[in-house]
Amino acid sequence: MNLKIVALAGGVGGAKLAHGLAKILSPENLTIIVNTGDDFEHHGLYISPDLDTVCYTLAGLANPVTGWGRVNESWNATENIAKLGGQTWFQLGDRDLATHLMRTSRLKKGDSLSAITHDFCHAWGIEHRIIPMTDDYMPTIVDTVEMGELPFQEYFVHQRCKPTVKGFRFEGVESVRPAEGVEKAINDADAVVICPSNPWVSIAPILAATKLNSTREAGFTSKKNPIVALSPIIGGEAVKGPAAKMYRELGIEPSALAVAKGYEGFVDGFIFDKVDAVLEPEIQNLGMKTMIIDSYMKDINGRERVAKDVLKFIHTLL
Ligand code: FO1
Repeated sequence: MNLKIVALAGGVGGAKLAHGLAKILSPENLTIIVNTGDDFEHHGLYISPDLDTVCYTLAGLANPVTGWGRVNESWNATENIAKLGGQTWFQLGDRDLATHLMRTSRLKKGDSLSAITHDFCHAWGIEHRIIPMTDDYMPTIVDTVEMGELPFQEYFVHQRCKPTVKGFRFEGVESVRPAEGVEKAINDADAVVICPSNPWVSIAPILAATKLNSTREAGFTSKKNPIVALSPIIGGEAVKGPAAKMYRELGIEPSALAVAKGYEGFVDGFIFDKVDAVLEPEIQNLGMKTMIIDSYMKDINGRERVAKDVLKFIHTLL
């Protein structure tokens, strides 16, 4: 059976699994809904880092070292911005700049982020559907002990995730609506896959913006379309990024179990790494079916391997 899947993805970790799924599933069977809580304005340009990371990854254009930005990038603009006394803590490569320039000018003309993303995907040869979680602006704000509230990129890149996290807020969450096509994709899907992205600042904004969490509780999405999540925490640490540090600072021991607890009552199946196999009984006690795999996606083969495991697991839940 050809499964119809919706994947919820943040940046680098989410992009890797989305890429693996895209290698296996046909374009009509995969929709990727992407976090835009990291979006911000820099040098007057609208930057959507996770959307670009997912698109560049699927198009084969991503920088393989950083995971974000473009491969074979040059930095003439950044060097000249520095020469003119401008801020360069957030680096925009020359090729990447074209994306931000075009997106910003189209947004100013009144085009929606989802329509622009659709056109960019077409230009980059991406056939699978990639949709921002919302066309509205819902920036993630990180509340910190040392510096108070910080916009996400100020915390993440400028302060290098050093401030101690107290909490998170999604500005304007009360009034945002899911982007065009999001609800239909979720309702038409055989299953929703929560990629191994940061639960606090990648997945939580998507659930909040799409109202997937509450519609599920209200019974609008059929129980027949299971929700499956993958742990971004392996052996108590995040593969990349500050997720484990965030858990610690919020008073929670980072583990696959902690991730599963955050999804309790919402997720039907949970996939986690073999190094955490000992946690299986406790995760099952949360009412989730489990699958233990080698979840580390070192290269494209790893991405495809994990994607195949995810689909195999979903078949057992249908
Ligand atoms: N991350 C960095 O650590 N430093 C940067 O200068 C930087 C620039 C950048 C430019 C475009 C883009 O799409 C992403 C960029 N990122 C950079 C990554 C980004 O800040 C984060 O990885 C995500 O927001 C978290 O998923």
